[in-house]
Amino acid sequence: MSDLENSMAAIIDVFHKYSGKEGDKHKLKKSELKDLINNELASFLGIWDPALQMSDLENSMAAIIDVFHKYSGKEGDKHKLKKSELKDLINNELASFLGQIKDQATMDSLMESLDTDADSECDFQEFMTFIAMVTIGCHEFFEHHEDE
Ligand SMILES: [Ca+2]
Repeated sequence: MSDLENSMAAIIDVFHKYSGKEGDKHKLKKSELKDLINNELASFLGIWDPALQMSDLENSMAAIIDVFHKYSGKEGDKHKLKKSELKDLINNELASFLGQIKDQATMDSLMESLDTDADSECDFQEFMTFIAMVTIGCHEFFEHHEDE
């Protein structure tokens, strides 16, 4: 798995580490969410303690941001992924989760569905919607397999 895929899997793991503590194992109750935020998002949410290392969750989020910029910075607008950059990102960094995208029609329709502001590029917000969709898909896949 790529760094990006490991990061997405780490986010799923953190969710389950806390959701599995009490009650419904697939949902975070308020006390679980509070523990997750205080333990795993302290650096990002400003409960900053210089002695504190970034958590796995924070490292994963930072890794996703890094991957976006690694590809968006290649050509044209440095803050947006054009179609060829998005294609390279998927084929290099999401091949285990999504497989390789080879044909142009698939790429065209994917970009069309992600490009909510219709500027023919994928900005960070549009990219995160995509990452969330793929992560949710993987989560459902793994959960389904655990139940078997
Ligand atoms: Ca766009």
